[in-house]
Amino acid sequence: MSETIFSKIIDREIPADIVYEDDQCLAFRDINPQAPVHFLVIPRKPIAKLSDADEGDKDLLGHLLLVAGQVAREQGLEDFRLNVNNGAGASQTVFHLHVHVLGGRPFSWPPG
Ligand code: U5P
Repeated sequence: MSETIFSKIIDREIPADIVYEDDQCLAFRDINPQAPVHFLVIPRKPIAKLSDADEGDKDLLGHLLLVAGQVAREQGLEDFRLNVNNGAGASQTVFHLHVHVLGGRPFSWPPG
């Protein structure tokens, strides 16, 4: 996989407002927030998109969701939305898997 801007955040080559990190993942605030709270959870492993993950990534994917929920609570959120854009047609722009976590405002359904 070619290097993305998220690899540079992981390697501390560019700054980010990191709210959580461990040996498997990082969470940082989105630079273009779409809600009062908007952060991204990304694996350190450079998986381009969710559909590139395989059986061996099962624990990692579960971990990303658990971290998303834990950090959302730490950020004071009770209700929040998770979003994963998979592929350009689904509005993915950075090809390093990431879970958007948004909260602090109401959300409608279906999404746009
Ligand atoms: N983004 C950051 N920091 C960066 C570059 C991008 O937070 O240095 C965010 C964008 O604002 C966007 C997200 O919300 O990454 C990529 O989302 P997606 O469209 O690929 O799902």
